[in-house]
Amino acid sequence: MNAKLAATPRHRELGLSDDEVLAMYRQMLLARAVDERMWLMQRAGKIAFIISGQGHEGAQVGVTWPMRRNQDWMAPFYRSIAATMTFGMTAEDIITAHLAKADDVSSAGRQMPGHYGGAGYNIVSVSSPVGTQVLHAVGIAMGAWVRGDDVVAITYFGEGTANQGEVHEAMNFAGVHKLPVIFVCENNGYAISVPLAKQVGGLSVAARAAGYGFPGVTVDGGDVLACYAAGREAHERARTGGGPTLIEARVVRLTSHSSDDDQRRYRDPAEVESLKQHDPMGLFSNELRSLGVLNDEIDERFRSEIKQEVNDASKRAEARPDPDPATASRFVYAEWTRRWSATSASCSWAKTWAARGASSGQPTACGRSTATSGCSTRR
Ligand SMILES: Cc1ncc(C[n+]2csc(CCOP(=O)(O)OP(=O)(O)O)c2C)c(N)n1
Ligand SMILES: [Mg+2]
Repeated sequence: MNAKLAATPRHRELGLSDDEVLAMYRQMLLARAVDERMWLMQRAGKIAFIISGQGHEGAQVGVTWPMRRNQDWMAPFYRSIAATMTFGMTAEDIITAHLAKADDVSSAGRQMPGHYGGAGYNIVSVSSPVGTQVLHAVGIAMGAWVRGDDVVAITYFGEGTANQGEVHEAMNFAGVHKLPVIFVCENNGYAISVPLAKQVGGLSVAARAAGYGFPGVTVDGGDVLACYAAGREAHERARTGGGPTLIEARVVRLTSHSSDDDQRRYRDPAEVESLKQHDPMGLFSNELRSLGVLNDEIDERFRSEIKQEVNDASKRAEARPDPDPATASRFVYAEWTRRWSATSASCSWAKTWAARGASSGQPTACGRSTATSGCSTRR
């Protein structure tokens, strides 16, 4: 083997500079620090619920890195802290959303924690029913294809979610029409407490892609550069008319499913302990250190900058105002208020609505027609 070629670091072979891989590593550190801070805030009673991305950061940052901010579109899932941050969301955006503050960019405090989004970032809001985001991404890709726009849609989901009917429908449709979409399955081996062997017949999600007529690849989610290479190839394929790709990244879930779960009830403590060896943070750090790209000085600088950034972001987010309860229906029922405005307020529900609207400056009359079959107070 050519000694010079063998010595070329992988990231340079992939066309990434030392600064770029350091930026990827820093992005992972930042996502982890935000995640850890939110656990503390949840334990302190400031955040209602947290669903963590710890262990998924390598796959998310690696695969998302080649995507074009403000051009491509993302339909994330609840663990997508690192992916959405790679796509532009800030530490403050993420924490503000979890605190459900009035000016939270994800939903102005209307959504559950972990439901990221932001039209300004080309990120579609997470929806609670798992798998719906996969349809959203395919719809975006279809729209781009019809308009002739240079847009790639990317969506993320777990291996348990891969078994939902709409995921099959979405992938089949994308395969039939060769749409510019990337499906990223972050396989962490569990759907809450249900292990992979009880969820996925054949144990591979990527293998299903053959049935939809596009490539499926399995990557080690602890190997950031392998994830980057898979994301870049998928992006190139989508962008140049080659259609979809399904990337299955094998990751570890370092935390319980959520702050409402305790994985010690269904996972062997030795198994949980062994996961740390597959933590993408340590693996990427070791790789970059062995190349001399990362050293103690850079690492400490990154960590101290990030600590400051997360402290500042939390302080600013906590100081933001809570939403006014009188505006609870705003953004949620906007279409409804337009459609049924200014007719007779003939039911008690409508009168309550009218009173609320009057106090909040919202459109006032419910005017819900007594002929509307869904009106519970219909006479
Ligand atoms: C349609 C639907 N069914 C069930 C749930 C409850 N639920 C939330 S997360 C989850 C597990 C999903 O597992 P997986 O797709 O592997 O993702 P992971 O949480 O492991 O990252 C379930 C069953 C839901 N939100 N929506
Ligand atoms: Mg899972």
